[in-house]
Amino acid sequence: MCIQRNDYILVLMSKHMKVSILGIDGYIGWALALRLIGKGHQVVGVDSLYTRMRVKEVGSQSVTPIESMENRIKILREKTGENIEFFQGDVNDPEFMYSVVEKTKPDAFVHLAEQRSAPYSMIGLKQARETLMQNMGGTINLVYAMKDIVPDAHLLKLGTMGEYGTPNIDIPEGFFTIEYNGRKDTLPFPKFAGSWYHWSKVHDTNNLMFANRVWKLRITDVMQGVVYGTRIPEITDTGLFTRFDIDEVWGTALNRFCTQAVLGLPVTPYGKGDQRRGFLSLEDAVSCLMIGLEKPPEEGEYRVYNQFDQHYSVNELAGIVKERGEKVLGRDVHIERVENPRVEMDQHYYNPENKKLRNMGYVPVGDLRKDIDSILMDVDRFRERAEQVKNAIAPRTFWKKSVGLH
Ligand code: USQ
Repeated sequence: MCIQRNDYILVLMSKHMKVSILGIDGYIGWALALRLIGKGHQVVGVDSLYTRMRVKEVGSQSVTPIESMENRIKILREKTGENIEFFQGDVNDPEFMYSVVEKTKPDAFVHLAEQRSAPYSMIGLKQARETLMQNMGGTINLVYAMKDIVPDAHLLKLGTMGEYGTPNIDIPEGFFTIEYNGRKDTLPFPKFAGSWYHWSKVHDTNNLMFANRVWKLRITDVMQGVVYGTRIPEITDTGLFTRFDIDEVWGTALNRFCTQAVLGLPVTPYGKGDQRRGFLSLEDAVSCLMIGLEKPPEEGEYRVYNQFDQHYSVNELAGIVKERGEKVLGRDVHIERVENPRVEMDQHYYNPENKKLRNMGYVPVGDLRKDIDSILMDVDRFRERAEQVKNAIAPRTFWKKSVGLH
């Protein structure tokens, strides 16, 4: 049956969607699955369990205890009566991707199944190649499978604010209008990423724009900032926790800072600490993705939005973690600026726009100080698990020392 644009929107608004989450076992994937199920949508999950394996390899683990995928789904079924159809496999395998899309034919895909760590991609040639091939491979498989099997479905793809880098001018949402030699055009904003991981997302973006141009696929490319937090309201049971990484490879800034405070380690802004990034809570990340799904693009539309709540410098965040940590934990928290293992500007202009999601109805609920208190309390609760991987926290992946063939 061929459905027209307006019918398609009506179908999405009136019925519940079938959403395929590629990367359902991850930090955001699992939280999004809980939200979608809670709202009555049907969820299909795909994951190779790659992040679990790679985190283990660097001698780390999620500080929040996470169940096996099988148990997660079982617990969810017991609590809600709803099931998730789960396919374990690699989206970079075209046969696997086609067979899952053929079997499930979803209304929408949320593609989170990518290697998501900048430091991992900078360890050496092996990891750089893995990141580039894996991420671009999965995305190209997906757009082909969509075109051949479900050309009217919506792809919501997770990109990153890091695609833009830190230019000395304002950052628009994907495109800008520019005049050059007396002529004007609206063009993709130039990208200037800071790791092989971030570049892999830029390459994906280019490939998605092209897939949209030739096959008219409906695509949302989300430029997301750094996510923090352990909680969304749907996490009502220890068995439903999403992962929470804190090591130097897989952990992100604010989550690491909170863990350092709990463990009595110095909080570590890298370099001068004046580098700014857009941040958002896990709750806001999930609610933005829900808005993107429930308000899909026009037929044949490729749209981009910048997904973050506020931007902060890492020094500002370290200061707030110190203040909250001392209050919540009742002891001193020290800040120690350490040598920056990355090659990045640690003092720069930063003014990215983030109006589109707000115009679509996003009202941030993240309250930074309250969210930090809640992270501190959760990490303190699972302190023993954090202690077990204490040695994996200090930075040891240096961009300049990325290992070659030998
Ligand atoms: N940083 C510190 N101290 C630390 C850890 C990080 O100062 O202990 C600094 C880094 O130098 C960097 C900033 O904090 O300037 C952000 O680093 P991060 O590790 O929190 O985040 P990043 O590597 O940029 O990547 C993370 C996610 C990635 C996502 C990205 C969004 O791992 O999947 O795409 O955030 S964004 O940063 O907006 O590109």
